[in-house]
Amino acid sequence: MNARDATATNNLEAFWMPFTANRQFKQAPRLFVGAEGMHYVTANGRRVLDGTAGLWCCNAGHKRPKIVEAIKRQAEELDYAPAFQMGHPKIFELAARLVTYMPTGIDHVFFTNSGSESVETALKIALAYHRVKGDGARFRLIGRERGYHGVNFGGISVGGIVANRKMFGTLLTGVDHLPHTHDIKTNAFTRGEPEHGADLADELERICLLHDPSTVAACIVEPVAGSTGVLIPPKGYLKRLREICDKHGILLIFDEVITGYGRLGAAFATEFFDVVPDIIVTAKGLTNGVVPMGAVFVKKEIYDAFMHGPEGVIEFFHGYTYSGNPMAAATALGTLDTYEDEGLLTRASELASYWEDALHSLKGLPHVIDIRNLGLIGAIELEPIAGAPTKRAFQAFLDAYDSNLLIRTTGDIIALSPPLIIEKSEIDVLFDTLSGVLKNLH
Ligand code: PXG
Repeated sequence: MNARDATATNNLEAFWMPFTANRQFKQAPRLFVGAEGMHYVTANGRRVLDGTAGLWCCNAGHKRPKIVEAIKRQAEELDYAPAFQMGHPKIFELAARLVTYMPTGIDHVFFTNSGSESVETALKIALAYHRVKGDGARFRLIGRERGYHGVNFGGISVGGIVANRKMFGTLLTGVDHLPHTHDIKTNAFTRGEPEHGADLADELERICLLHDPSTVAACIVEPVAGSTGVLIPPKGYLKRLREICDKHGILLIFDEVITGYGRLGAAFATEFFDVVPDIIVTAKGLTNGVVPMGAVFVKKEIYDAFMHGPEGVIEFFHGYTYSGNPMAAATALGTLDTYEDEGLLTRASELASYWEDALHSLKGLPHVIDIRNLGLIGAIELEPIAGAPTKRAFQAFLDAYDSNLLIRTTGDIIALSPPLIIEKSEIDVLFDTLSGVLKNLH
């Protein structure tokens, strides 16, 4: 056996791992057994620099005292309260606090347990909203090629990642897709937002005219596409989407699962890009990834549209056993305390130019065909090995791991999104290590 990390158990077989090459992993497992600040600790006792904030979620880093304390206290005080027809104080406190980060007019929040559930919730709110307003003919949902909106049926239907869709039958009907915005020929090695491509938003107009705008309920996009390999929106693109949605009475949904909670240097992408959608989907950084939780924010008129009919009747038939779970609520409050005390929701804006320079210093290394960045996000696109796509980037992932650096790869793209507590000296270590890996890559 090609053992990478010692394991505490000899039986790795029973666990069917998500989004993982199971057989390959189980031959040479990579196991984390601890984490603190910017580092993970492997089963062999190595300290690995976290270049990805877990999976884009541990924005405040690991083992943060306020979060640990909040969880301990909550477990002693109230472990669980029914989510339907009952409440508990912390979830109301959390909701009231969260909406203060939102643009004016977005002032209600529905809780879920993940990004995927937040996406489903947002799509259902959009469809039901038009219906309660008497406009139930609006049933179409528009997503985008290469979009990632989680793995449930609504999310993969509006999503545009082929491997995540092709196995699963007909998906939702009444869905169409915008083209993606990736254009290496024109925009390669752009720092920040690309100059070219805002006109790709006009495709929404074309799609609307094809189906007739009166049948379109919502358009959902990631402000910055993350999972597909970091696609930064061209300058003016998101504003143009907003204009077209306004023109046709279509709800605009921002999936901020990755961009939310400080990743770009503002609390949310809506503030960063100065474009206000109707619904904002979040998860991940809401609880620093520590306890699962998602949150969907909606405009006042959306919430108000449901608040009709007899007062004793449930207004929206949707929710989860763990919507607003006390443990998750306490974790989120501890997370917000940490973000606020340490100025983390804007810290990426202070580091962005240092980060950008360090990242773009990799230009010219072997196989590197594009580099892109925004806030504390970075991506390095590699030329695929002919006939073996993904292999080169995955080798970089393994080599980086052996060099004590955690990166994330998707296709032949390396994605970077460190915790927002990263220091400049750690940015140097990250890119020195990665540069060494790339220089030796075949
Ligand atoms: N929307 C977006 C934009 C996401 O990035 C989800 C929804 C789904 O969230 P859940 O919590 O259901 O996983 C995501 C998740 C990666 C990576 O490496 C990205 C995600 C998850 C795992 C890995 O790019 N994004």
